[in-house]
Amino acid sequence: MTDARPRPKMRTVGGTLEAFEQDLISNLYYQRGTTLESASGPDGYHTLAVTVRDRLVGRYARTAAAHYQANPRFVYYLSAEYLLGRQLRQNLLYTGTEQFVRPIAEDLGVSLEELEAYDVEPGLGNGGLGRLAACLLDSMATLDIPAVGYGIRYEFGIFKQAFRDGAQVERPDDWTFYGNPWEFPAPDDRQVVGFYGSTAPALDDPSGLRRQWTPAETVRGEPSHMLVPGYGTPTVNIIRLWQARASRESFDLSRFGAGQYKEAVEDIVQAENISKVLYPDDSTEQGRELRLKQQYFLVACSLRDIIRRYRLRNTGWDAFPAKVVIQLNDTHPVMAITELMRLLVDEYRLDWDLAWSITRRTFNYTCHTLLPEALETWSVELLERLLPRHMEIIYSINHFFLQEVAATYPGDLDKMRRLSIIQEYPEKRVRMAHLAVVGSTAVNGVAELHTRLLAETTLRDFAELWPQKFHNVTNGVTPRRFVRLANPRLSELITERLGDEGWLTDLERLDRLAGAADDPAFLERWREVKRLNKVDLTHQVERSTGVVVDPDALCDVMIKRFHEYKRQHLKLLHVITLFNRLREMPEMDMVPRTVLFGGKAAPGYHAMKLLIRLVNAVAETVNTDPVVSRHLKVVLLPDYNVSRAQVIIPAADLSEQISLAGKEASGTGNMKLALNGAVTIGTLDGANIEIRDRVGAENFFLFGLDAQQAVDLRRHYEPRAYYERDPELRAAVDAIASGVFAKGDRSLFAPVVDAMLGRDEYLALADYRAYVECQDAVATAWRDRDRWTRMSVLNAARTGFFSSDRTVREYCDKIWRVDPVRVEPD
Ligand code: KOT
Repeated sequence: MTDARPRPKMRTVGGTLEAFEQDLISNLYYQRGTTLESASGPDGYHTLAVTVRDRLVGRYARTAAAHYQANPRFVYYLSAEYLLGRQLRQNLLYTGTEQFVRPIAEDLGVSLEELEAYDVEPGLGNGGLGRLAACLLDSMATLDIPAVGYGIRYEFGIFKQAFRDGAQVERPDDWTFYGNPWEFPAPDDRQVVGFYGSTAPALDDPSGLRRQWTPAETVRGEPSHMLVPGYGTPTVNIIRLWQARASRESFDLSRFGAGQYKEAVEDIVQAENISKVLYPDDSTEQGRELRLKQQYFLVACSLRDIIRRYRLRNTGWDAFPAKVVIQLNDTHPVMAITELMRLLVDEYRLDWDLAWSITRRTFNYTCHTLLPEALETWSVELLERLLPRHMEIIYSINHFFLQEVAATYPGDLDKMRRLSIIQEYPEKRVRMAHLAVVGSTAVNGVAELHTRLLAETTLRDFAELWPQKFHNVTNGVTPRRFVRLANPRLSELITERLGDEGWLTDLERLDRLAGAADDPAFLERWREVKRLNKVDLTHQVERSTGVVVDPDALCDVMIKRFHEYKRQHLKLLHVITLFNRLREMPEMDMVPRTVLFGGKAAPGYHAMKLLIRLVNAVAETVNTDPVVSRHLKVVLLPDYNVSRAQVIIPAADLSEQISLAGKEASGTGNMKLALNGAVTIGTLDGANIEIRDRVGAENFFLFGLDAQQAVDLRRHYEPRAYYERDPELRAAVDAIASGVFAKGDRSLFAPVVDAMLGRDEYLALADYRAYVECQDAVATAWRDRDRWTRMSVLNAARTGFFSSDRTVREYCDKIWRVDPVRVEPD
C-alpha cells in the first residue's frame, strides 16, 4: 500500500476510504478465506461486491424499522420477470463508494473493469416487461415508496445467444455459477405450496362456497432477497425471489432405503424444476403446464409472505386493502386473485362477499400488450387438474360477475359471452385478462395509444362496463442506470451545464438544456461525447464480431427482441436497398452508416430465427464487399442484454422504432435512446407518439401508416402490388430470393420472401417506400452536423418526462394511493 496519491476525504454511507479498504481486506480474508497475494479475479470481485453490499445493509435495516414504525400502505409488485442489470456499478454509485474503488484498485494492481467482468447480470426476464419492472423498483425506492418486488429466482435465466454459421444457438445462462454476492437467503420465510389433488365441501358451510382443498403434491418455496436502493435517499427496498425446493414429504425415504434411488430423486427433480428456467418467450403465450406451475408457485409464495408481513402490524382483515396494494405485471401473476380468495374463504373462513370485496380492492392490473397471441388463456381441463380449487373459485367469480353483467345488460347474451372469464369455443379456457380486470380496482395500459386501443378493442366491453377502472400510465425508464451509469460522459456534461446533479432525480430539469442547443461550443462538446461513446462501442463490436466499424459513421441502432410486429425485416429491406444502390453506383456519395442490430428470438420462433440468419448473412455480404463496406457496415451484436444495452445506447445516433402502428404497447428502448441523444425514426406507435409530441415533429423522423390506417389497409391488403410497383422494393426482395446472401442457395431464405409476398402480416411492404424516403431525409439531416446535433440535444432535453420516477408518481396518484415513508439519513 503506497500513500503517494492524494485521496478523497469524503464521508458517505461507505464511511471513509480507509475504512472501506479495511473492510475489503477483512472480507477477502474472512469471506473468501484468502489474502491479497493469492486472491483470484472472482475473489476480488466477490469481496468488492459484499463490501459494497454491506454498505446498504444499515440503510435497509433503517428502512425496515421506519416501515415497521409507520405501518404504511405497501406496494407489492408481482412479476414473473425482472431484468435488473448488473449490480456492482449501480451499488457503487448509490453508496457513493465509486470514488474509493479506483484508487484502491490501482494500488492493488487491478482495474475496476477487470473485476466488473465477473459481475453477471441476473437475466430473469425476456425484454421490456421485465426491464420495466426493474425500473419501477428503482424509482419506488428513490421516491421512498414502501414496496417489495416479488419474483422467481430462475436457476437459468434468459438463454445466452451465440451465432453458428449465422444461426442463433442458445446456451443455458448459469448465472449463479460463481455465486451471487448480492442476495441474502431467507430460509426462515419459506412457504409450502400445493398442487393437484381434490376438493371437498367444508362441513359447516351451507352456502357451498367454502371448500377444502387437499393437494396431492407440495413444493417448498425458499426466498432470497436482493437489495433495491433508492438514489439520493437512505431508502433500501427489497426484491424477494422464490426458488422451488422439494418439500420433505416428496423425498421418499422408503424408496431411497429400498435402493430405488432414481425413483426417490425423481420427485425432488420434479419439484425443483418449477423454478429451473425462465420461459424464453416475449409477447407470446407458452401454454405449458410447468409454466402455470411457475405462475402459481410465485403467487402462492408471495401472497403468504404478504399476509405474514401484514400480520406483523395488523389484526383482522378489514384493514387489508388499506395496507396492501398488489400490482399485477401483466397476467402472469393473475392466479393471485383466486389464491387470495381461497385463503380468505377456505382458510381464514371469511364469507365470500367480504373476501371478494377485500380482493377486488387489493389488486390492480397492468396490461402490456394488444397482440392476441400474447393474451393468456389456460385450459379448464389443465386448471381442474393442477389447481382444482382455484378452478372452482374462478367459476364462482364468473357466476357472480355474469349476474352483474346480466343486471346491467338484461338479455344481452352476446355481451355475456364476450365478457365471460371462461371462453367456451373451440374449447373451454380461462381468459386471464378477464379474470384480472374483474378482480382488480384499476387496470392500466402503458402508453396513451395503448390504453386507448385497449379500451376500444381488446377490453372494450369492460371499458364500457367500468370506464372508471381504466387508466393510462405511460412507461418510463430510470435515468440512473440508463443515463448516469450507461453514459458517464454525457452525465458529466449535463451536470456541468445545469450546475448540479438534481436532474438525476428530477429529469424534467433536462429541459434547461434546450438553450444549449444553440450554443456552438456546447454542440461541439455534445458531439465529442457521442464520438467517444461510439469509439467505446466500436471496440466492443470488434471484440465480439471482428467487424471493424468507423466511429464517425451514422450509428443506426435497432435493439429489441426479434418479433415480426417490430419489423426487423423492414429495417433489413432498407439495408439491402442501400447495398443495391451502392452496388449500382459505386461512386455515389452516401452517408456512411453502421447499422447495428441486437436482440434474441424465442428458441421456438422459427420465422425470427431465420430472419436472424438473414441479418447475419446480409451483414457478411455487406461487410466483405470492398465497395459497399466503405460506406455501410451491418452488425448483429450477439447476446443483447441490459449490460450490452448500456454500451450501445450512449453511442446511438439513430433510434429505430418501426413497429407496425398499433402493435407495440409502449416501448422503453425508444425512451432510453432519446434520453441519450439519439434521434428517432419511427411510426405512430406506442410511446413514440408521446416522444414525438415532446421533442417536436421537426426533431423526429416520422413515417408510415397510423394505427387506424393499418387496420383499414389490412382488410384488403395485397403486398405483391407494392412489390410490383416499387423497383427498389422489388430489387431488395429479389436480392433475398436470388440467394446472393446465401452463396447462391435460393431455398434458404425463401420462407422470408414467401412471408413478405404472401401475407406480410405486419404490412412491411406497405410502409417500405415511406420508410426509405424517411431514411433518405435522415441522411440529409446528418450531413448538416450542427442541425443533427441540435436535434440530438433537443431529444435529450425534452424527454425528461420519460423518467420512471414520473411513472411511479402517476401510479401513486392514480392507482396505489401510497405515501412515501422517510428513512433516517446516514
Ligand atoms: C409478454 C407476455 C404476455 C403479455 C405481454 C408480454 C410483454 C409485453 N412482454 N413484454 N412486453 C413489453 O412490455 C413493455 C413494458 O410495458 C412495453 O414497453 C412493450 O411495448 C411490450 O412489448
